[in-house]
Amino acid sequence: MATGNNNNLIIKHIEESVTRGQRISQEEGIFLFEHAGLGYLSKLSTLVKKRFSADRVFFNRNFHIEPTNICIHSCVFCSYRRRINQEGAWEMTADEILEQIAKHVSSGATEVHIVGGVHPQRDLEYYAGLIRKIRTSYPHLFIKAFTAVELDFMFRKSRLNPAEGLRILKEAGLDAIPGGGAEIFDEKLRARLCPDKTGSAEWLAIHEQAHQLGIPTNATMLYGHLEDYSQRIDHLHRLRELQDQTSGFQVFIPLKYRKANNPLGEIGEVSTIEDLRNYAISRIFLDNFAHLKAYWPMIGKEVASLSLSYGVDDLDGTIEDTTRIYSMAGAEDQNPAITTAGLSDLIRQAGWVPVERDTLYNTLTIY
Ligand code: V47
Ligand code: SF4
Repeated sequence: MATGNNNNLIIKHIEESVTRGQRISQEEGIFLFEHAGLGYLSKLSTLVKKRFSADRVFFNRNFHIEPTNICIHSCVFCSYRRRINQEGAWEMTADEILEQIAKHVSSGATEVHIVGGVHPQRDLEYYAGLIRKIRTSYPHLFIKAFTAVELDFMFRKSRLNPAEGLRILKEAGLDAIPGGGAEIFDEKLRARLCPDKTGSAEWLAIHEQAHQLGIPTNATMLYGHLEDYSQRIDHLHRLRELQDQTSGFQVFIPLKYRKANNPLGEIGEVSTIEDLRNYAISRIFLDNFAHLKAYWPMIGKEVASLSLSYGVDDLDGTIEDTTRIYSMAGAEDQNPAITTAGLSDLIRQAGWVPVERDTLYNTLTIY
């Protein structure tokens, strides 16, 4: 009884802090995961969402290119990576990539998102050359490319430090860096999930360096596997601290672990309710991130629509989305695609105003 009363007091105190625009502590974040009800989380996360984006929900016309699924790493949650010459491995040439880009640009895309495996033979020179070719052919296309994990490998292979490597890529035409490869920062858990890849400190250092060079970046968190709530909050806290210093993150994207075709699969997946709670608590905790994105090819259109009542103000994945990371890991939609009209209907039906944005969240069209 005493505990119940005490919990009610804490819940009330958190609500008052968030309503006044005050930051919640790590302990309070963990408390929300353990005790807060869905209705309460919806209300508080919507309050925070509205501070940043009022009644708007954004989307942009982007497409994904995955140059290769050949990867030196062995993350236990990955359904996608192959070794060289293994069945199912692919490598696109620069010409094939340019051909794909031409197709999407002619249907109105404004941003290309390029992410793939860590290919042992591809270095910075190769990727800077690719970016230069894209930039020359498409001066106005926004190029968001390479996770910190891919960057870490290409810089090491070319014996450059992150500042030197990022400067070369920026000069070649790179505009922004996506948020992948963050997984979960807790070092012990990371050692079980992805033992041989870029560590948390290096991931954060590459993003910090990018921010210092004026390159905006995104941040992700892979959740719903072996992590506990304190490890989720630790992850969010490390992002919040870096954002306090640099303001260089544009958006946070929680990524739900999907179980098909990977060594971790027997642990199963978390529920939709857990997804919604995670969106809401991320929105409440990350008081210095302007945007929270749901990547609908991973969670499906229905959950994406629900997520808009839990702090999400940005939906990713328009037009023929070509990503295979999630279709290979068991996402419902094996050929994820939605038209601009379909996406704006989904947003309007959930009670929000659909806004097409560019990569920097400038408004292009209000629907
Ligand atoms: O880092 C891999 C994740 C990420 C699985 O920045 C898995 O705008 C779930 O980062 N189940 C890459 N997730 C994708 C990514 C991303 C996606 C959309 C937008 C943006 C952005 C970034 O995919 C990896 C890893 O965390 N992943 N395997 C899996 N089985
Ligand atoms: Fe490689 Fe990325 Fe898969 Fe890890 S998640 S094995 S780094 S492709």
